[in-house]
Amino acid sequence: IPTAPAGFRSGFVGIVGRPNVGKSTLMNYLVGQKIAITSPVAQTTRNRLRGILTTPTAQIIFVDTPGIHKPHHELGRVLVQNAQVAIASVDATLLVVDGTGAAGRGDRFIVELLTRVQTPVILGINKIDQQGEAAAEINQSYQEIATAHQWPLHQFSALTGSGMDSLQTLLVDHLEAGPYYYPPDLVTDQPERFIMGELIREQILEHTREEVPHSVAISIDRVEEEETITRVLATVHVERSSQKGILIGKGGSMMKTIGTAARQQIQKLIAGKVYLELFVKVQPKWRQSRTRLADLGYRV
Ligand code: GDP
Ligand code: K
Ligand code: MG
Repeated sequence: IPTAPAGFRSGFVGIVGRPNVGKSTLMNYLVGQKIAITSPVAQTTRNRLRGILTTPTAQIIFVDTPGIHKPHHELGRVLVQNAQVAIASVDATLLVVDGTGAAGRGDRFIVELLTRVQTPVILGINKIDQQGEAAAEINQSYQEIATAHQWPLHQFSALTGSGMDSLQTLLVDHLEAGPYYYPPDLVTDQPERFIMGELIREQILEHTREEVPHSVAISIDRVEEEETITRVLATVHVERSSQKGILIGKGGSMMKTIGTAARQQIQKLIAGKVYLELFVKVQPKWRQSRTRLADLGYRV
């Protein structure tokens, strides 16, 4: 890692907010690469992921977190705990809210968590590309929260990129002088294998409905780099045999759709040809078991 030039700023910025407000989309945009999967399904993000943005004058390490909400099962509790740990260990926090609706109970629950935080908090209104007639009223509800806590307020769209340059500047302004924590060309702390598993899970979220998405976990069992192709063997763990049936589909059609789309995403990630083989395995109640969660790579 090189020595940082004079005046260099760096630090960790936690991205927190309700599920689906666009935290992962925001981090991907800022680091310039898809390292966190995104989808309209709540609880898409399960692990604390770091995304690294390095400019000539600063390095921001974003900590993407699962959305904060009231937990219903062991996986939910682990997710909220991870978010709380993330908040406690960063240099600044970006609270992201969904600008297509006014501040609600979910946002206020997180605001409460953040009032006890000693480090700077920035309130970010996302999805301004989709604000309609009610924009002024919606923004006012967030302005009141920002004013009450003396938090700077910023509006942007993680989808179109509008307002993102000034958001980056604002975040850097809230960091102190510091070193390179990571090599300048690194965009995430996650191993490639983990992102491969996530890209598979993203396609399952995309192509299946209701109870299946929340019941899957992926393990990457083998990655073999051959001369012209990389072979990836992965297992999709589900909780019930009915879910296995849905995932496989008529004559294997669903597995084929998911596998083809995931393979294309993994090819982008590694910039090379990929052969992907997917297995589906029933593992009853994996979400209830801390041991199994740990086996599947979740921090418990
Ligand atoms: P997270 O759960 O907070 O990480 O949210 P995601 O990043 O997974 O995004 C949830 C959904 O909101 C996805 O369908 C995104 O495409 C969408 N989304 C994220 N940012 C924006 C935005 O700025 N504008 C619009 N219109 N949609 C967005
Ligand atoms: K999501
Ligand atoms: Mg997310």
